[in-house]
Amino acid sequence: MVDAAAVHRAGHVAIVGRPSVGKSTLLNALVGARISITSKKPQTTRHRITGVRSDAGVQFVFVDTPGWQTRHRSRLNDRLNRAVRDALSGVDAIVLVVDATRITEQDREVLKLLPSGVPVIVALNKIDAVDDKRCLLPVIAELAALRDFAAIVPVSAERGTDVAALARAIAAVLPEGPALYPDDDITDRDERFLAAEFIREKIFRQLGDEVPYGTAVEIETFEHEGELRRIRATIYVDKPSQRAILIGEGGSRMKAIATKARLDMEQLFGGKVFLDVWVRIKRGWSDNDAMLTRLGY
Ligand SMILES: Nc1nc2c(ncn2[C@@H]2O[C@H](COP(=O)(O)OP(=O)(O)OP(=O)(O)O)[C@@H](O)[C@H]2O)c(=O)[nH]1
Ligand SMILES: [Mg+2]
Repeated sequence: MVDAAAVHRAGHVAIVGRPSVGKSTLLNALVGARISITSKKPQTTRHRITGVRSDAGVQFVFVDTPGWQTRHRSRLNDRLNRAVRDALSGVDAIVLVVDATRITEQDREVLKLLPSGVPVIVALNKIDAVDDKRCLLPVIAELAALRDFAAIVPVSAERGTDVAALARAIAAVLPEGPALYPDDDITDRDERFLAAEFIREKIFRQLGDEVPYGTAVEIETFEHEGELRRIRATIYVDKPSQRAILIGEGGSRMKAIATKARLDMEQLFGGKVFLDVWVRIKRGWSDNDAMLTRLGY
């Protein structure tokens, strides 16, 4: 007889969906740490980011992805969409994140990308924003008609509501196998990458609609001096007007961005950080293939 308690499951799970549905917030909730940046603006995530969750008897290797988008064409956006497609190949399960308040044409576009033969679990997110939970029923019925899902689980990634139930639903479809990472690992990304992302997050959160999409962050140097991390970063912008907005009056906005980013780094890295940030104009970087590759897109 098989001893059910001895079975260990493990697998790769892609988290996909249209922009701003809460994929990265959900990754962080599942992993229990802030490793993927989030903001109200669509297309905050630009990279594939792995987050590892190890429970008794099961290890999940989640892959957060950029929001699938079809609106604005640039080489950067082409690369973001390619990152989504790449993340879908060879996974053991897929979590499709949708916003419980509305299913859109863009959600259906994402559904078309999903390979057949891989179990898909819907995370019906942002249920905290739905006052009358009966409103979820027609949404669930609408979704269920679109594909044969392994499960549809209403959650609130932001509040953590039913994230454990979602994890159980995912575990049920994962293959048996040993852990893929040491069980105290939470991501495959290094501190250098995370430092650049924290800076980008503050730009997305603090600035209006135009500037964030014109910016990219590169870490020039990352040095350890005992417990201190000394980091020098460059923010690239597309044009002089964006540079002026980013720096702000007397450097005030830049200072606020750098301070907030530094505090996040100190919390995640567990030590003091000295952060020096420069802003440089690099016209057309989002259509410059050599530059995009250098930036890791
Ligand atoms: N009310 C509510 N807001 C949420 C929830 N989950 C995420 N959000 C908010 O939705 C916005 C987008 O969240 P993200 O996690 O950045 O969304 P994303 O899908 O990763 O977005 P992209 O990376 O840009 O595609 C943020 O303002 C989040 O705080 C939730 O459960 N409830
Ligand atoms: Mg994201």
